Amino acid sequence: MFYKNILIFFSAKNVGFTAFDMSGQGRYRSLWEHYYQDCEGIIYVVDSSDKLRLVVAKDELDMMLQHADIRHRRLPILFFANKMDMRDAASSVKVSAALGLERITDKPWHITASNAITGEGLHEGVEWLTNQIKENVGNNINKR
Ligand SMILES: Nc1nc2c(ncn2[C@@H]2O[C@H](COP(=O)(O)OP(=O)(O)OP(=O)(O)O)[C@@H](O)[C@H]2O)c(=O)[nH]1
Ligand SMILES: [Mg+2]
Repeated sequence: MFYKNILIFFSAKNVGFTAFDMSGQGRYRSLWEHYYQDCEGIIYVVDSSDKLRLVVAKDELDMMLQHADIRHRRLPILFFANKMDMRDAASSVKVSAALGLERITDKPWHITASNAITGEGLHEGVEWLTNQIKENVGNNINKR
């Protein structure tokens, strides 16, 4: 099996990130769980222009939230309602409703409309995540 697991380093507000770009393709989703234990935050990118796959994205999110390595942790989750530039893209409010985000009451989460091509929305989202992780590290939340 071929899998391109890209390691990305980025730094915001003196917080260094090591990020793994997991594929959303069906055949690779079983790999996600191997990263849950060691992660401090999740960035969940959905295609706002693909209404059918939003249903799948919700199912996958539900499974992730119920996973033993996620369920009891106060992991911050950043959602990108991506492809906001597409004519038929759903708004971040609609994406939030489709994913049922209001049900997530035990973890901090945030949704931002984004355009991965121009970078719109990325800064706002990453800034939110950075603050959350900083807080958690400061309070020793999610310490292993
Ligand atoms: N119009 C538009 N196209 C986008 C945007 N973000 C990504 N794309 C395009 O969508 C296609 C898929 O992008 P990828 O980055 O490969 O998507 P991915 O989520 O990594 O896909 P997998 O790794 O296969 O799960 C590419 O052609 C991108 O150029 C966006 O915000 N707007
Ligand atoms: Mg990819």
